[in-house]
Amino acid sequence: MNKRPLHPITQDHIDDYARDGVVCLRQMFDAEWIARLQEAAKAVQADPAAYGSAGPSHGAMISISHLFRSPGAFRDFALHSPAGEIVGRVIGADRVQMFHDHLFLKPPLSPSVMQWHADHLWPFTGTMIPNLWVALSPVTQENGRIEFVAGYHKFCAETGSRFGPAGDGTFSFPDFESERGKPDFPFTFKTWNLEPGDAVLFHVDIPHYSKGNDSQDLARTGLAMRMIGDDAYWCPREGLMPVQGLDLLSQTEGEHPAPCPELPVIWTRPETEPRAFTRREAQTA
Ligand SMILES: O=C(O)CCC(=O)C(=O)O
Repeated sequence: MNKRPLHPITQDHIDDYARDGVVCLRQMFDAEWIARLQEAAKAVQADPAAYGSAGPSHGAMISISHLFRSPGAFRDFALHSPAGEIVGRVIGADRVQMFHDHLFLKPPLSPSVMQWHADHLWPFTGTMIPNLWVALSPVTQENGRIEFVAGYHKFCAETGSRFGPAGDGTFSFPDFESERGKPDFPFTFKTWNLEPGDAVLFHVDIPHYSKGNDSQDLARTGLAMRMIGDDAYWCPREGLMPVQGLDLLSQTEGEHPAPCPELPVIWTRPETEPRAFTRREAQTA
């Protein structure tokens, strides 16, 4: 099973992510990793409670998180696959830590719709809070591929917009469904069909949505891996999703989360390479 990406991370990947806040990464993991995760996903589907925590969307869709906390395929993938390196190189981090993973499996004819949202309930601020969603099945328009509002992360950064407890309480998303057809809507809707082993990487501020699975026979399965890079800081507010096992409210606002078993380092840029990231304090000094 590969430890390094099967294909190089290109300048186009880096530029697309910087511009759009979302990029498609094709076939970075070998077939052995994907087969192992597919088997593990089947086991989760058969007995979800045995493997992790049910998310609010669990029901017509299998929605189970924190799989990497237990020994097995998901933990091995988080700690030993190229996932951390892929993410670090695209987002320009020098160190990547795992936050949590989340399996989303829409069985054939699942009516489960994931409404437009961004991942603003993570307990961090900063710009390096990405989500690597790895396809474990073919993903198509019919079986519920994810759609993204590309470029929205720049709007959020420029206006300081975040909904939920990490924001100022005044921000809400527009109705993206009705914006979709408007010629003056300043953002672009993006989506990709995926094969098992393809992935999409998206920024915490990118709104995303997936419809139900209309296929009679093809499940839609993806493993979302939430990570943090160097530019991520504690946001200890009531109502944000805690890091399981840590007391969120006792963390120091604005401090970068120290590596620990709950937030393990999964990739560090080799010493032989120039640093990609300069910490904020250093920039303002
Ligand atoms: O798998 C899906 O359809 C939704 C995934 C999602 O919302 C997420 O990874 O944050």
